[in-house]
Amino acid sequence: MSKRELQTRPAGAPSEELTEILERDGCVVLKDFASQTQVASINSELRPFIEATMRSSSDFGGYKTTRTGALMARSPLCRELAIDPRILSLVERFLGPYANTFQLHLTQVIRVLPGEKVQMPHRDRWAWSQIPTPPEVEPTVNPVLARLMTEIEPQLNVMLALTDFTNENGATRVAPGSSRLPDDTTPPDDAFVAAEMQSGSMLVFTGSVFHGAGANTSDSDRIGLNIDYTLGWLRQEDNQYLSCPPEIAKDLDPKLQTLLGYAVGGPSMGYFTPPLPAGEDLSPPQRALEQPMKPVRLDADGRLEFAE
Ligand SMILES: O=C(O)CCC(=O)C(=O)O
Repeated sequence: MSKRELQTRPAGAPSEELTEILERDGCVVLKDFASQTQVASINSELRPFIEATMRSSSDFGGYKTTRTGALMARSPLCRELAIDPRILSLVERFLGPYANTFQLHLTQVIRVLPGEKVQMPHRDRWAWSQIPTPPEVEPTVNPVLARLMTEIEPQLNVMLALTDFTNENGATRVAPGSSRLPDDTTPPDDAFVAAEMQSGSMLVFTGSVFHGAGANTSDSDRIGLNIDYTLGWLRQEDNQYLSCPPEIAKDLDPKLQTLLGYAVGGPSMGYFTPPLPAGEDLSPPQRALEQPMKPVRLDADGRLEFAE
């Protein structure tokens, strides 16, 4: 494949134009998406959680990288970002051909520490169909799923730079134009571009484009705020019902509640039956947010105790 440039546009560029770039390149940088004041506030709100996060410990996740999740439960400023109209209009336009509803897939601060090695190039859509290497990993690639994933765009991601992103400190490396390569063809090294950008700018990239975190050869951290969106009918990578349970979600903006999955996601997707009191009919998920659910207990035989 021939090398393409990574395009940069103003943060307020029309979603039609950005969608065209995403369909062609799979990635685009939005300049100055957040102000320096906003970046400083987000950094100080998240710092205690980031500092307390253990390092990843896998070849894929790195050994000098921290990934701090549950941002919708933990951070009011990240909640605002997740429902920013500039992002949501892009999500709806880009993912719109493949679903009627959309949801959060993952929310995570990724901090690449000095000394971290370059991450394996990958597509995020492999989260559903399995990463094909190393070959001994189980479960193996499901060919039907892998093919289905090439026929849709299941995911759109944003990465807000909370520090400057440079080639030296591990800026995300993306291969513009790699979205339609076969899964078993990794783009050559020179097809990748470091998404260098100042803090406050944002890399937008799809679930199909090859990318990965860069190596950090500098002596300071690279910090990015990653929020991913997916189709309403697919399973979320980060289980939002556990990362942001009803007792927290009940106080959030209704738009965010919907994105977390606390809404019916299709004609009959996502309803629930409250276990107690008995007699409740199939309920929309919002019902779990309106009034606290009764605590449930199991008897000695493991059956739900029928409360009066
Ligand atoms: O942190 C980055 O720049 C990208 C990380 C990434 O692609 C991943 O962990 O899946």
